Amino acid sequence: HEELQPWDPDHLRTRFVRALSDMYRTEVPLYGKLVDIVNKVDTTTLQSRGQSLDDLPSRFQLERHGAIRLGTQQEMRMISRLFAIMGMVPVGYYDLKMVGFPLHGTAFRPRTEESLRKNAFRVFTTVLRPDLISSPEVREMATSILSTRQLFSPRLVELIDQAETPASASLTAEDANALIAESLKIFKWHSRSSVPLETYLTLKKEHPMVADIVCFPSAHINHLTPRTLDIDAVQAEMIAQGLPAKDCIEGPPRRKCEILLRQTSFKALEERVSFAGGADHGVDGTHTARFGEVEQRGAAVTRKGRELYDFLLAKAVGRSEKEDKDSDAVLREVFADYPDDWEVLRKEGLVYFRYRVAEDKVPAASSHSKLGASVHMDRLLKEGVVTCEPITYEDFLPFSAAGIFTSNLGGERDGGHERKLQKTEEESKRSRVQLEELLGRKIPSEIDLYDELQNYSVKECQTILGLSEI
Ligand code: OOG
Ligand code: NI
Repeated sequence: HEELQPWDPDHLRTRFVRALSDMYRTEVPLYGKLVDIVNKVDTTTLQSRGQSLDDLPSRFQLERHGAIRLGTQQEMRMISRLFAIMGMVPVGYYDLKMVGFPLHGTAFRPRTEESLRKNAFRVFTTVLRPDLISSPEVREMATSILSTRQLFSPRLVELIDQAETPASASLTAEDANALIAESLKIFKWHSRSSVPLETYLTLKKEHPMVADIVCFPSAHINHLTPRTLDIDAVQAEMIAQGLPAKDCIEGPPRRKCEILLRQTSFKALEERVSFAGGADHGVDGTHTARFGEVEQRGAAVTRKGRELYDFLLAKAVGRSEKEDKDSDAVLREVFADYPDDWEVLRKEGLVYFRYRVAEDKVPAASSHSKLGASVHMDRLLKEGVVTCEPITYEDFLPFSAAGIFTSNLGGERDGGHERKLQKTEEESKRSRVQLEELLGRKIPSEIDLYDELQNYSVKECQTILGLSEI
């Protein structure tokens, strides 16, 4: 039993996500219903495997991600400091300009195997890019409104400073409580807009995302996402219970060997908002932004695996546009070209694997060790000296994100797979550097991290087995 320090980053993250989840269930009761559906589906799935929810590690039941949209560079810098205290650092660059949104961002998430195992919660965090707002008047309006917003309470800023000072690195239990409570204020929903209805409508006309970011005093969390064992069953159950489910699951089709990420959501609610107006705050309107999502995670793919995924997805999108055919059927057909057998995926270098020396083979490690020899991995696996399992994908898919975004902003397009990527690779490189400069650190590519983990696990096997090479 390990002693938990109040400042322990993994522990703070777990406390934070619990508090956030409770708050969001109160704010969006339909989200509570989705969580109930997920529990029901997972219980049934486990029963069919002769297991129960109690057999899963307790952290399985924790939400896996949430998302916020920030308004300014300063807010982005501050949130990265706060998330670092909770053991979440930026991984992966997401240029949402590619899918038509004036935003870019990263996922703040735990990086090490150990932290991910304790609690894999992450926050997909984007920030507005005023340079992508086409109208100069609207740009000026947005930046001037945001310039006076105070997302971080003075107490929270104090606590962040304190947590970062090495000499006083340990927050007391009381400080930790205050840190969680003050942090929640950033994510809380406010039904009172900070601007008049007219301003809201002007910003919304530019882009619904701009209005969502600019018109409120907080950066309300726009969704939370539990992980499920069977996303198709959750989708069916949402529909059966009359939840306003989006009409298709994003990501790869259902497969034997799950890869990357599949997600679906119920559509955002239309919520009453009172806008600033004249003497009193009495002008009523509505805003649509907050929803509930669910995800099913599969294996991390290599660059080659990702290229094949992107290629087949683009092909499926093209075909379902041309043929008037159910897009899920097209997707399944097209993805028949993506190998669906772990051994094939491994040998063709499409999926990342975590290798381990089999427990009963440590350290005697059979005949090979004496030799200091070079042995091929295939042979070690075949002889049962080494085992391997696919590494779970912990990141996001911008194209899927766009599908979720669009269906939750009262967007017209909810055909799911019909979005087109605009070719902006050069630009993306530049804006990535801008975000890195803003955060004061490099943003590692998620694929490099999986690659490192796989290589590290091979090296570890090599050392344990005393081989010169695997
Ligand atoms: C973020 C959407 C990205 C996902 O699951 O892909 C995301 C947003 O709506 O701000 O959470
Ligand atoms: Ni999401």
